[in-house]
Amino acid sequence: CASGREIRRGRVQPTAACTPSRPLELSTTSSMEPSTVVDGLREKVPPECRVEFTTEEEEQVHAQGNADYFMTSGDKIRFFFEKGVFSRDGDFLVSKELAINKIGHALHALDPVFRDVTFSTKVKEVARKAGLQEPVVVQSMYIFKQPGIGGEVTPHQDASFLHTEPLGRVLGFWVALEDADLDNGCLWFLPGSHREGVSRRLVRRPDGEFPRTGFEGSEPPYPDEGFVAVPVKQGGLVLIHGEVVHRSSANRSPRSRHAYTFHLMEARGSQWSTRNWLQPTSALPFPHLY
Ligand code: AKG
Repeated sequence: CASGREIRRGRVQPTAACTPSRPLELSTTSSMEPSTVVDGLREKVPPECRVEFTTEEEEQVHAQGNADYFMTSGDKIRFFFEKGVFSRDGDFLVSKELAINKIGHALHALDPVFRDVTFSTKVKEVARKAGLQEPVVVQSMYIFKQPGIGGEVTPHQDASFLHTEPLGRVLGFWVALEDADLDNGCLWFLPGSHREGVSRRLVRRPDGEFPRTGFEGSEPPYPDEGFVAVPVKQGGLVLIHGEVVHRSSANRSPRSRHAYTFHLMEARGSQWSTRNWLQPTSALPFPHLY
């Protein structure tokens, strides 16, 4: 998929201004001193934008699920930052371009660069070859995996978050916008795990209940040695089955590992779970790929 470079040249500009676009942070152990503020970066981050994205289950429920900012990001472009990049006063401790973890979750609908790529002839051809008859795009994300601080993504199945009845109807497209390798946190997969069902689900809690989401079930311990690394070159496309267990390591290298990813659901004969955190809205019903 040659679209990687086009996106890299695109116009995604992380900003601390909390405009209609606002995203998320990834958990990472940060070595940054909380009192250190990078010169010239005294710009305040609006509190609602300090949502942390984490893959630690407990934190995920409280920090992420609790935040309306995350819960209402499905039809918007929002920014989410790495853990540990803000001082207690809300200043950036690193430059904001390096502090951002990801942008989501409606790039495919709201940003012309990402819309063109997502709805490109190449993507449609791949979806057709994968046998999808009525694919709809449910979400999209730009993942930065920043040099030195890019957080780990712990083993998970996408269907834990994007659940359908029946299962087996979600397909992830993951486009390497830069080389992804063992040093900068490429994807790892557990072969055969897509046949084992879904071990846990993140579900919405009824209105008025907090935290706003909770996990049902739990992720079993997966043997490290079972995972197979999938390094890809810039522009490469990885297709991710909705139930395959996958992960990526923290990026401790000096190189970033940017990726653009979006998820399709085969809408024919499937039901999107109303308990998923992500719901189609009147502003953005899930758009048909073709
Ligand atoms: C996902 O999109 O489900 C991932 O696991 C992406 C992880 C990564 O890009 O490191």
